[in-house]
Amino acid sequence: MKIEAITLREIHMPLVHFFETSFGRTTERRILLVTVHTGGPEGWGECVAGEDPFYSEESIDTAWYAIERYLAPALLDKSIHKSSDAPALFSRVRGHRMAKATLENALWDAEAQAKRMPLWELLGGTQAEIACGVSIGIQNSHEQLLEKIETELAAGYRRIKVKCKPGWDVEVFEKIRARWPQILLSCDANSAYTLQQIELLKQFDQFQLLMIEQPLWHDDFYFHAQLQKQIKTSICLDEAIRGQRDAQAATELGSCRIINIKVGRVGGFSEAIAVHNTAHQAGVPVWCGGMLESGIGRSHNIALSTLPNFTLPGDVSASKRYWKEDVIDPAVEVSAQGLIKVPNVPGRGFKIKTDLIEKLTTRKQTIRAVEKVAVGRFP
Ligand code: OSB
Ligand code: MG
Repeated sequence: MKIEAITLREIHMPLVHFFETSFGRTTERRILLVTVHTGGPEGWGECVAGEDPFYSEESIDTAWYAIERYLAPALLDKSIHKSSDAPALFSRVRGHRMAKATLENALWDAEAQAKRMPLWELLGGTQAEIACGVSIGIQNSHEQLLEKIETELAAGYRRIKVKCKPGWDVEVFEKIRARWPQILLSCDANSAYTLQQIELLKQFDQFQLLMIEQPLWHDDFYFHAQLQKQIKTSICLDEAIRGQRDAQAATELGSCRIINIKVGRVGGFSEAIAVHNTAHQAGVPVWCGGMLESGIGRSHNIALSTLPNFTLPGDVSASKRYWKEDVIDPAVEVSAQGLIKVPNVPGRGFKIKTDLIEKLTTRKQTIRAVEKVAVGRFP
């Protein structure tokens, strides 16, 4: 594949309902999309960086900068045999994993189309349908949360995950368990606790949670291992797992018993597959996390979730939970059994609604190989 040009664009999409975590509330997404023009099929990628550097160091603006200045120039005019060759071209740039993933995933998207193969098959997937859970943010009241859980259970979702933080935890779990003693339930703290709150965290054990996601610092393995020794509930790491070596460190140290894989957080499909394989060898199940993606990122998450060690329901849910109108056709739908059927057609399996994307676009820039020379001359 010859990379002829790369288009960056920012689209704005209001969420159907606000989404609140321990680090803040989001009402509208600013999403960076890239299109890789290969001469053959166009590949699309979505950057999962947030509006602010609160989940990780990256934001949409740092990703735009990294792609425009370094990552797109590293790809332009190159002929790539396999998308998995991309990480080596990016290796001089440290970090900026979400920015790197945006481009690498767009290449996989194009490669699958060029090979007339479903993306999930190209990634090595084996599952024809994937199990879906939902992530429910912190609400204005307990009643509002219980109503949301009721709606999602009625829709068929197989696992409920609630966001938590000090003051929105034990009492909330008590109310949920009083009404639904048996459901598969987990919680996600997004690093809201410290080891000083060990007594509070021990109280979580009475609620038969499937897991507690990232209770402590976003970059920590050591203290999570200390915590895991003292609580029965399985720890799942999200933020802390930035790649294959982290997955190895965390499983060897006993920092977690489950891993959440987000393809953007680890730097792209190649690294996501490596994390998956390492966890598989260690006997640690994985599931696919979400980052309030539009349909493009969502379709990539579906493809990734077909790999064999994705054995727990992921945060990959229907488009309509987030968007009035998604940017892909058809929108992602979840069956009454809480499953997404993986599309058995070449590429990502969902068409891009280019007219809608144009309408939502607030800025756009196409970078070609000639400009790459200019950037080189005037750094
Ligand atoms: O920690 O999983 C997280 C959304 C934004 C940032 C971090 C997280 C989340 C979610 C949403 O939980 C999952 C989804 O997209 O449904
Ligand atoms: Mg999380």
